[in-house]
Amino acid sequence: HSEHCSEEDKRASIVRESMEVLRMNDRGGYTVPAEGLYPFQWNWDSAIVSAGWAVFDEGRAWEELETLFSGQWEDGMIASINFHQFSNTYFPGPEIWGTPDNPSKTSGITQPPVAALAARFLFENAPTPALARAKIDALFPKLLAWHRWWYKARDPENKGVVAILHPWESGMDNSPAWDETMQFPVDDLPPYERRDLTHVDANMRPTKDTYDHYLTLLYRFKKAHGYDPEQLYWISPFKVTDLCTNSILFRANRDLRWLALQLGKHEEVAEIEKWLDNGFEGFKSLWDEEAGLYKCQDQITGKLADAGISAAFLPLFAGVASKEQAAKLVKNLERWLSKVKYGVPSLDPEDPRFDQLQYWRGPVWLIINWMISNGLRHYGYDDLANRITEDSIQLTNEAGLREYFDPVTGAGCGGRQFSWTAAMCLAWLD
Ligand code: 9YW
Repeated sequence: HSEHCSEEDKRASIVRESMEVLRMNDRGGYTVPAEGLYPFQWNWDSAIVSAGWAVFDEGRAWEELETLFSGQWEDGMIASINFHQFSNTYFPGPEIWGTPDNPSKTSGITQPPVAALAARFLFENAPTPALARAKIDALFPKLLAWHRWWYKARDPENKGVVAILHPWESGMDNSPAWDETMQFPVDDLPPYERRDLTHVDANMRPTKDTYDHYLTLLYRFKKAHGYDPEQLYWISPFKVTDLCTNSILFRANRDLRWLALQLGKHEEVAEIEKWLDNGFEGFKSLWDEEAGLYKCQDQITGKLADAGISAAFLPLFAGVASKEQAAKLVKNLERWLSKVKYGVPSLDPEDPRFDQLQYWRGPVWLIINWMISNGLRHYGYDDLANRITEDSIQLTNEAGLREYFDPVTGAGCGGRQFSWTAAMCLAWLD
């Protein structure tokens, strides 16, 4: 009897705790991902977090997106980080990025375009439709400008899929999918001191060699080209078709199209449909038939990455996989899940590089779980989707609202009281 009750109680207490975490990480109009470790506004974190706010504070949810877009560059880009307020607990901060004048201080690169998904979520779940309509009227042109930026700056060759130029842009910073591409020689770098290692264990974070590569890219983008996107595409030694970014962009285009229809913007609908058609074609080059998985692609060598990563399942979330491809993906996913206690690991557990604690090289991330389970439901794999949801509930129940989780033991890893984990518990698990 007590167990039966406690299931409900547990859910209620996660929801309560999640609201507390968002309030605690609220810095007035924007939410930091985690106190100390990430003291600014991160792009895709914020978009996800706005869906969490929407569950209990409609106005604050819209404000999160508005603050995010207040940093939009003139060319349409939304940077990966908005530096609204000084903090010395994170490296590299605004003094290192040194981006050209824009509405506010930001980094010089971007992150996966979740914002249109969040905008639709807020709009559809709005307690006050008139408010939502006014908010979307104002937000829509900005969302459209960002999506246009993706195609202009990151697909100038018309592949239908966009390039990322830095691992930080993928949001999956040290994924094994970049191991080969990250072999380029590093430049002479000014001495630097990482701050992440003062907050969390080194064995849960990228290595020094990886950071040297991150900074080599940053300084090349800054010094030689002042972050001019038209040049960056051609000079970056890191140019990858990332599955996470492209799946989210495809799905975001579907949601942007939906919003355009609500607003009666027919020309824009046609423009977005062209992106969807081209994207559908572009995704075909990312399918590895032998592995039965989607793979990231190095645009410089044309090679598909050897690693099977959790983003391989995100084309289900996008809705670009065929039924046959979905069946093969599901077979792989079932194999992965049979090797770990909690899904979905960020790397195939049978890959020799699999490391259950190392950031994007093994651990479970709730936001990816949400996208994968959403995609699975769409393709009719409800049981598998339920398994992922159940695993996610258990992880947060037992380990708290951590940044990510060990798929073997269920232990919480990285930052604590983490905003997007809390937002997922509010918007998805509740
Ligand atoms: C960094 C904030 C960000 C996420 C990324 C994640 C990590 C580290 O934290 O990036 O130094 O930017 O990899 O996806 O947005 O939560």
